[in-house]
Amino acid sequence: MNSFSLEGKVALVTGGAHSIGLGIGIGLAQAGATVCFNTSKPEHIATGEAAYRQAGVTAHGYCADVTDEQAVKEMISAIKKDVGSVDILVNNAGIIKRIPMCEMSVEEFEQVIDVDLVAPFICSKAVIPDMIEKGHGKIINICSMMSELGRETVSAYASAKGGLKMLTRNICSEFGGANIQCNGIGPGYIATSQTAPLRELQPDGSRHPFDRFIISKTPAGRWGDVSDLVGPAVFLASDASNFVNGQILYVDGGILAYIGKQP
Ligand code: GCO
Repeated sequence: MNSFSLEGKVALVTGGAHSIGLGIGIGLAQAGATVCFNTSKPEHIATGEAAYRQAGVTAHGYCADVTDEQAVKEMISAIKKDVGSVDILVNNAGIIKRIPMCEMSVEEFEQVIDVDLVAPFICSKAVIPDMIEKGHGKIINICSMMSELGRETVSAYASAKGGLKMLTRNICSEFGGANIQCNGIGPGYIATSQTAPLRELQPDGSRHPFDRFIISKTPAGRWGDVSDLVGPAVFLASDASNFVNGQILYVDGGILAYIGKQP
């Protein structure tokens, strides 16, 4: 039996209609999973399903605000009725607000915490009972380099992603005995719409200073691509990782290990 196969498994990817969530969802489907994706925007159901079809796979879209526990419970029930209970949950949905801390309102801070930390708690809580009943489960939390490091303007995001690292370890601790593995993926700097502002060309056509900074700090000498995250996600979703629990797998081109190129 191929321990990387996801045949017969149902996967749910929150925020799975675009970007990292879409890339991971396609990868899980290509590995054999029945993939469901969540989006908070009804119009993204159709565009998301079309994107999966364009990649040669099928996925089922469900609309729910992942910060709303009742909406999440209804989504999980609908998935269970349509295709079966969730075996693999990828808590990917997330937002970022880059605002200097003393200019950030409490409401803005709480909004980031709600989406990036409370929602993974809500979604995990919704799928764990069925995982316990089935005797297995995989939860993958999309953490961040900001689970380990801070930087200016991302106080809420770093607080949420740091908390998500510890939620990952706590789910491991509380449910490892039920054969549930909960791990995180910590993307480095990946070229997505979320990081596009950090890579914008300057008016004179030169690269963004932050872009140059990240290149100098990354041994790989490049930004990551969504495709770099797919293999690690399939690994953590599969039986190949059944004795891996509570770990954050950083897919970062080596940036967290590197002091940075000498000026
Ligand atoms: C930022 C970036 C990072 C990356 C990613 C790194 O503003 O520093 O958005 O947060 O998106 O989370 O792991």
